[in-house]
Amino acid sequence: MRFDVLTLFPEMFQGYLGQSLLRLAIERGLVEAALHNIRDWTRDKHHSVDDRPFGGGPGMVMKVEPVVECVEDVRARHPDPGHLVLLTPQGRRLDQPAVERLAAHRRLLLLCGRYEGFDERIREILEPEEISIGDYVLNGGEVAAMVVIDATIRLVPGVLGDEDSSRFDSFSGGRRGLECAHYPRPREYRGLTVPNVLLSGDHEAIARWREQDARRRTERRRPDLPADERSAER
Ligand code: 6GU
Repeated sequence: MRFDVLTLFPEMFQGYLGQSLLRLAIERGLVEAALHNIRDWTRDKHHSVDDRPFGGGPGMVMKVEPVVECVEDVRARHPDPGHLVLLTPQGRRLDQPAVERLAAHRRLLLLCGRYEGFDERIREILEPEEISIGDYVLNGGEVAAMVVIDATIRLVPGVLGDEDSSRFDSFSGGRRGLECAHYPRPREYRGLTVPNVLLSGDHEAIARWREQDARRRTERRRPDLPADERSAER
């Protein structure tokens, strides 16, 4: 899977891309990530990427020309035109089904904005899929783009050490509920013990306990999830 990140702050991604899981995936050729500085597509002498909106009002917005030309050039560098995602609080909220849809693309172009928003013609010309990561406002789309990359690469075959681990994540593979509790060693810590059933060796009883615990946790912590989606389908 290939990611092209279009941003005014490519340096923000350096630390994240060097992170172990992702770096390994890149080294093994499973994931490719390229950073593009939108400012490199400016043609005026001040290299301006933002401007005041007509009609007045506070704040600046991203200019149309550098953004559109950056997307078009980056697109054309690769045979697969890819799927263009605009990171914006005005987008559809990201959830696991949306992550699964994004992960089905072989190439994603992630367009990160700064300032108060985008020249509306960017949307009209490029028709991106608009994604938000939640109902709060960030200073830019970069952190949201990292969230998209982080969630999608978990679904790229071979990226996780254990082939099974992403299937059992909360919300994945049709599951909408939370995962059950986990207890590794020690058996007792500060008087807190591991539930006996997990030490019993009775695999059916363990599976039943985990299913029940997952359902209980989801009911308590996420009463907003529809009741028929709270059961853990495994
Ligand atoms: Cl994708 N961008 C910005 N600037 N703020 C956000 C967001 C994205 N998602 C939630 N808040």
